[in-house]
Amino acid sequence: MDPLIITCAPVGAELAPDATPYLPYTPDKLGETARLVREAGGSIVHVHCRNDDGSNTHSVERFREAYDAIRSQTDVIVQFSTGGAIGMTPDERASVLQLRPEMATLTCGSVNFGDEIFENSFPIMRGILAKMHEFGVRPELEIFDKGHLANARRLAKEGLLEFPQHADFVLGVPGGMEASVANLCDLVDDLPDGCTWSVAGIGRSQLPLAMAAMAMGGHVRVGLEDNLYYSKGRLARNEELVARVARISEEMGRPVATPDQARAILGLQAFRPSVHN
Ligand code: KMH
Ligand code: ZN
Repeated sequence: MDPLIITCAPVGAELAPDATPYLPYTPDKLGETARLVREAGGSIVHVHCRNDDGSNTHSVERFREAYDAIRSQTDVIVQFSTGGAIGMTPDERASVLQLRPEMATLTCGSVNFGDEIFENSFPIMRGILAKMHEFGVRPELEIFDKGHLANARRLAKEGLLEFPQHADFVLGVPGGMEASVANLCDLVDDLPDGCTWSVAGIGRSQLPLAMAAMAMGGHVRVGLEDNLYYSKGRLARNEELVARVARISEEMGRPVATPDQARAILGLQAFRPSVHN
């Protein structure tokens, strides 16, 4: 098996600002978190940005500050969200791609998200992919439901996406596919040949699904975007969620990937200290 790639999603966009004291809102905090995540064994940081008061923003300037803050502290793969927060416009979501992050998410279909709808019509997906091509950004396919894999194959047939790709299965969102090992196996079976994958279990499913992925040869996403708790009633810090997964993986005899090992596994170029200027 390849070394384990651990992604940390430290902020997210759907949590209330006061849900936990440990959300790293500011660029400085995000940079510090990225360094701690790297020290704990993480190799990708999935970035959403907030204003100083904790409200969501997808401003290019704020993403630039966040990117610079992360880069000043560590060599992790910086992965921008193009999902943003529910209600953001497609243009707003795609605008940050001009900063040329190494990776960015591409959610492969619409999905109910609690009482709301996370909208990703084909025109929205095509628009985001066009910007990814323009700026040379590698997608990570966010798969919340099985039909999203069929949508990705359709985009490939249209010539907008080339397989193999890296997919992240986000399981347990209320409205999306349920978080179970059976569902994870089903999705992995349905992936086109040569794809790599990770799993992001929501809430208390985060750790069990991470352990399944570690055993199956997949990769793992943890972080407060998906799960606030370390254990029942005990709020987590991002870096300790990463450290726990790294520890278990090492115990299983599967070392964790450095960022450059992760780049090699994902077919990204080796570390480039500065990419957006
Ligand atoms: N905020 C969620 C509705 C992504 O980052 O690409 C979507 C999301 C996905 O977080
Ligand atoms: Zn996200």
